[in-house]
Amino acid sequence: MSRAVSPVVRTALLATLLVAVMAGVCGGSDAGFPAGACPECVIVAVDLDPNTPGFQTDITVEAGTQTVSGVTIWIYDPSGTAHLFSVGYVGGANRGIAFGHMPDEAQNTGEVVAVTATAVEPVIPGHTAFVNNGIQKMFAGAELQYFEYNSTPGIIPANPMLPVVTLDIELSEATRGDIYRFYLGDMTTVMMTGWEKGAFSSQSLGLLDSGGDAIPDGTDTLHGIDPDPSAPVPPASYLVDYVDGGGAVIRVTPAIPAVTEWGVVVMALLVVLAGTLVHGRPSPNLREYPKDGAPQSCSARFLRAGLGMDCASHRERSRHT
Ligand SMILES: [Ca+2]
Ligand SMILES: [Ca+2]
Repeated sequence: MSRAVSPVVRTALLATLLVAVMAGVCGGSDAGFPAGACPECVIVAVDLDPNTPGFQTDITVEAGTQTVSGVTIWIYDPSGTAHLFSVGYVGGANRGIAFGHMPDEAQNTGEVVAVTATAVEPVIPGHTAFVNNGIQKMFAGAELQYFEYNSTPGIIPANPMLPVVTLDIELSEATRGDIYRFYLGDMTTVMMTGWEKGAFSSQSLGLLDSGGDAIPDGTDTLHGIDPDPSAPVPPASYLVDYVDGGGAVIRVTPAIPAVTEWGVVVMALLVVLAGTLVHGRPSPNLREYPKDGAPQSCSARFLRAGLGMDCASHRERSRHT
């Protein structure tokens, strides 16, 4: 699962960082990265588009797209004060921060077949970080979970230089009109339901004292909607907001409604029909009348009726009467 981050992706990530920092300099968030709906929360956020500055949770791809590359997951604290020893339940029963897909076969023709992820940069420099596909899954489709740990804590940065994870989403038969939904959640909280725990250990290694989603936003999971309630502060050290916009969405070039397609066909038929009614049947003798001197009044009258040959006959009959 581990692989190097490409120069293109790294450049895009740095561009995103630069724009975020400039937003702070120019009067946006003092911390640079957006605080979202919870200014006092540590933020876990996903960006589906590495080529557009800022965070995007709703993108469109062309039909037939096989890979959506460079999706990133970021962890930051706008206040720059939150302590962190470790992320996730690290051990034989690893459960961490989850990012994954909820399939919708009724809606979609194609499908998400895999998420290939790389741990890029731990929240705290020097920590050990890794990803897996989830020993216990939070989502029905492709999924990753993120972990990091070390006995030495650090401060979660307000403006991280790099994401914690970059990933590619592999699609099969992406078809016009498909919509693939992804969500972020705290699988540590789900594993420890009833214990008011979360993926963030702020007071000692592996304590799992903080986390869960402080701002429920309709996260659809295998375990129901928003199954990861926030650990209360105190005893938690801080709140965490998992931000995916109520579901990060990849849309395959929007479908033209069937009624519109039929509308085009009907309009074309009406145009042809209207043209026939106005102009009538074209006359094969249209260019012959000026040559043989047919009376203009005859030509015009019969041509309008589409009866060029009969006009000539009419002229012949007129000569012999
Ligand atoms: Ca972006
Ligand atoms: Ca949330």
